[in-house]
Formats: sequence, C-alpha cells, structure tokens
Amino acid sequence: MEIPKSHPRYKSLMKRERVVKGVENGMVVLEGLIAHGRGEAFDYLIGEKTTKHALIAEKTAVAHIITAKNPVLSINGNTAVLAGKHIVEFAKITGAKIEVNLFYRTEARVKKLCEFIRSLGAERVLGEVGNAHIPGLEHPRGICSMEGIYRADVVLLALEDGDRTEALKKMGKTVIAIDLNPLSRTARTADVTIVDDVERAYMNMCALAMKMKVYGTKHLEEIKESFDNENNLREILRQICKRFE
Ligand code: PTJ
Repeated sequence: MEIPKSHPRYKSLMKRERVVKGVENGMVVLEGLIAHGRGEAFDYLIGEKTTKHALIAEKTAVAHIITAKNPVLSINGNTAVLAGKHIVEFAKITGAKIEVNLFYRTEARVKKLCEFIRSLGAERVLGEVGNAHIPGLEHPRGICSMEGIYRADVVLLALEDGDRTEALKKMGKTVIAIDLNPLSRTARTADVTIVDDVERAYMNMCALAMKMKVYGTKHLEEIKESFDNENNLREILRQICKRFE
C-alpha cells in the first residue's frame, strides 16, 4: 500500500515498511518486528525526535569512537535495514570497522547482511568468519571476529539484549548502546547509552563526526570525561514523565 507523504506519521510508517521488507527478504527475523514495535512505543514517549540528552550521548559516543584504537560498529538485522546507509558513512568518516553480529544467527543471514552492507558502499564487513568467542556468552551471539569485536576497545551496538553488553564490559571494552528503552539492561549496563532511534542516532553522529574529527585529543577527552550515563538516563526518564503530565 502506498503511504501518502501527507500522513502525519509518514516517517514512522515508512520505517515500519523497511523492517517488514527486511523480513520478506530474510535480513530481519520475525522477532525483529516485535523489537521494532517496542522501540516505536518508546520513541512515541520521547516525542519521535532526538532529545537534548540523546544528542549529548551521541556527541560522547563520537568522541569515544574517534579516540579509540580499534572501534567496531556491531550491526544486526534491524539495524542494517534501518540505518545501513548511515552506518557505512559513519564508518568511512571515523575509520571504525563494521561487524555483523546476530542474536538469531544463521550463516545465511550473516552472509546476506554482509553483502547488503557492502552494496551500500562498505569496503569491508566483518562477521562472516567467526573465529573468536566472547567469554561467558553461551549463545551463538558470542561468535565474533578476532580482528573486530574480540579485539575492539570500543564497541557501538544497537537493539541488543543485555547479555552481550555485560559480557563485552567484562572483557574491559567501552560499550556504546543505541536503545530507545532507557530502562533496558543494555541501557543500564552500557558506558554510553543513546536513547534515540537508530537511524536518527547514526545520522546525527555522521554530522557530529565530520565536525569533531578535527578536535584535539584534550578536547575529546574532556567530552568523554564530562559524561555521566546514569545521570543522562535519569534526565531522559524525567523528560518522559513530564510528557505524561
Ligand atoms: O537480527 P538479530 O538476529 O540480531 O535480532 C535482532 C533483535 C532486535 C530481534 C534482537 O536483538 C532482539 O530481540 O532485541 P530485543 O531484546 O527485543 O531488544 C531490542 C531493543 O531495541 C528494545 O529495548 C527496543 O526498545 C529497542 N529498539 C527497537 N527499535 C529501535 C530500538 N532502539 C533504537 N532504535 C530503534 N529503531
């Protein structure tokens, strides 16, 4: 069905269409529809736009990625179809690696998603060769690339469950999470939580990275140090409560 541009919820409905198409072509799992619905509900509560505190987290995330030695952007089915184009652009600006890591892992899906991300212009996408394992994660999601997530110092992930976030933290990595649910275990465990839609977050981070890549190390370190994730999440919850009033 054609959705008219004049529809008040056009953007949100188009996003839905992309996830549905992702299911149809095998990139997104059926469970991804449920995850998306949950995200939509939280997005509604924050006003379907980037909030001031999400932008602060996005700026902090960019500072971490730019100053990292081996930053990796971890992507799954939903993330790829919603933000693939911007992820490729962000990787080009910052030099971060891209790795496909799936909760509902099948080799066929990993391959399909790697091909999709390459078709968007990425020179290299890791994940097809699972030659390392995240300690303590029994799930197939623990399979990762030695060169990518396993050796990364900073990992940016989106639409996650809390287990991998915790396991990556235990490995001593800095974890940045994009999650519209400020109460999720992922949101509470990550070092930097971006409570924003994954597409908007990556679009904002591309613009920020273009500006920030010329910043000096001292300035970038100051941005990182001045950020308090717990406080930022509290402010976001306060904003949501205000909307109820
Ligand atoms: O592609 P796979 O196999 O790796 O599977 C991916 C899904 C998303 C199915 C899997 O990771 C999953 O089941 O995720 P959860 O546990 O449902 O968590 C998804 C989280 O992402 C929830 O907290 C949602 O609120 C949040 N979320 C959903 N849509 C968005 C979002 N966050 C940011 N942007 C969104 N568009």
